[in-house]
Amino acid sequence: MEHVVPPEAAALLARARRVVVVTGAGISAESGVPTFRDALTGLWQRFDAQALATPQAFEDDPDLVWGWYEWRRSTVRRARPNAGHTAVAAIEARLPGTVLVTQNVDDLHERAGSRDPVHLHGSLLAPRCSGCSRPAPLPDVADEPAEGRRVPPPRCAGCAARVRPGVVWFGEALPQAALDRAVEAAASCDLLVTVGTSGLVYPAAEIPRVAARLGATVIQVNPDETPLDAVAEVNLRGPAARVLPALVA
Ligand code: BJW
Ligand code: ZN
Repeated sequence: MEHVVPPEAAALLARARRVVVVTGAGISAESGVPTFRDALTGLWQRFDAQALATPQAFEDDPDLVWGWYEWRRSTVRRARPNAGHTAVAAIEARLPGTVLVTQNVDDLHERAGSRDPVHLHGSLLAPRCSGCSRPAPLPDVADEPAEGRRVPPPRCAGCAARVRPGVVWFGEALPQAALDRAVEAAASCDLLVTVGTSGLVYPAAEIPRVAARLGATVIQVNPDETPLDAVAEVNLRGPAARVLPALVA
């Protein structure tokens, strides 16, 4: 069934000149990639973030952390972009200059045709050396790791330190160029569409707030309430793969 989007919301998008789309894990949920904080299916319901997604965790137990990220990568590899990702790419095609900012570490936006998403939290597909930061090749996926299996990380070809996942862990700074691009785009847009994020993780959660503060309209797409409800002029309560195609149509 089509999701009903108020014509006013579609009109806001149709009229906008400079659009920013900010996405979170919710946009990939319907592709089968688990979110972090959903009540039943979120990763942080089953796994301890402190033991997996911090620099300390990698220092304490690199095989556990690397194995967990290899399992996550294998999940993403099997997933396909959904109608939500495709609708975002359609916005970009219709309005060149649209900036897509994602917190997601998957590549589903790229596979749906988005040209240059700003990855605030890095990528599962871009490991790098934990010592010298040199990009490292992705290991073969012939032997796909099962959930919970320990896998020793490869070693850097340059300095022999351990290769680490190319994601941003708690307590780590976001890549400065990505954060700058996102903040500048938010500060100069007239419409920001936030999709499938709980709005709990900073500084990413600041981005819709920056846009709103500087006069942009914010549309939120999320089946649940979030702290961004207060920031958004329009709250479209529904799943991204239903709501976004209706918003763009
Ligand atoms: C659907 C749907 C459907 C479901 N359709 N929607 C200020 C206050 C308090 C704390 C801090 C603060 N500033 C910084 C902090 C600390 C911390 C933080 O924010 N903690 C909070 C949790 C309290 N931030 C950091 O540590 C950041 N770094 C930092 O601040 O550095 C400072 C520094 C500066 C200089 C030098 C050194 C340090 C880094 C944050 C990194 C976040 N990393 C993670 C893991 C990435 C790697 C990995 O994938 O494992 O990023 S955590 C996780 O959360 C992941 C996500 O990108 C991020 C956001 O989650 P997201 O996308 O919003 O997902 P969910 O699951 O939370 O929400 C899903 C939503 O979708 C829900 O709302 C659903 O309803 C919805 N949904 N189905 C549409 N079908
Ligand atoms: Zn190295």
